[in-house]
Amino acid sequence: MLQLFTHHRSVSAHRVRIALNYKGVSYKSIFTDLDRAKGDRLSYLNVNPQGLIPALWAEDDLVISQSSAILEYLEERYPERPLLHGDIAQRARIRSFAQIAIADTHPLNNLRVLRYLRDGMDVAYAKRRQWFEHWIAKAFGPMESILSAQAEASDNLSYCFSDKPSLADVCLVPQVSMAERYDVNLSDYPTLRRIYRSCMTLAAFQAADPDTQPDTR
Ligand SMILES: N[C@@H](CCC(=O)N[C@@H](CS)C(=O)NCC(=O)O)C(=O)O
Repeated sequence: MLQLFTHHRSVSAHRVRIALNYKGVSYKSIFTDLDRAKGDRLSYLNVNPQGLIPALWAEDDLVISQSSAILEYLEERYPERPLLHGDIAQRARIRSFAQIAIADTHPLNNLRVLRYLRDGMDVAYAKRRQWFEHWIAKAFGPMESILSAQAEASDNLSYCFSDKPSLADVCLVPQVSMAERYDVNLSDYPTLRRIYRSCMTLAAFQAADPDTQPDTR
């Protein structure tokens, strides 16, 4: 069985949990502490030398790190319920949108970045908060424009780019969930919130939510 090294608050692991659930793939969670000082974290470096979560133990001799690589592997290995669907143009739109979250947003507000601002550069809480909210706004503003235009052109789709969830929804939901957890004001992003709520009616998304993970408690 697949084994996922995960932590309930990890945005990147959250993406992978949604994809696994959506595709109906069974997996075992290996709860891994985000705190580098903890013992299990040190042994985790043997699994993923970067020490970042998630990693997927996919086959005997294959551990995959980097959520985008894991998502691509799952899409190729379990194509039955695709997360990349539609024609070539649609798939390109989905990939572009997903990269706003994966490449341009999450890396700037990752735990190690925020910790480095605090411990390596002595940046005070108010300025760290400003940093955090700045990069969320830089992502959510364009995401809202893209999805509201899409919704207008296609009669208020339930999900980002069609009437089925895609990789775009898989990447949007953890980002919105994290922003809500940190009490970011999301009133400027009605389309993102509407799509987030649609996704959260689905069992695959509910079962992947940070609050429903056994390591939350
Ligand atoms: N680009 C990586 C990012 C992985 C990542 O940064 N994971 C976070 C949790 S979401 C982590 O392990 N943080 C621990 C740390 O920053 O020390 C991916 O998409 O998998």
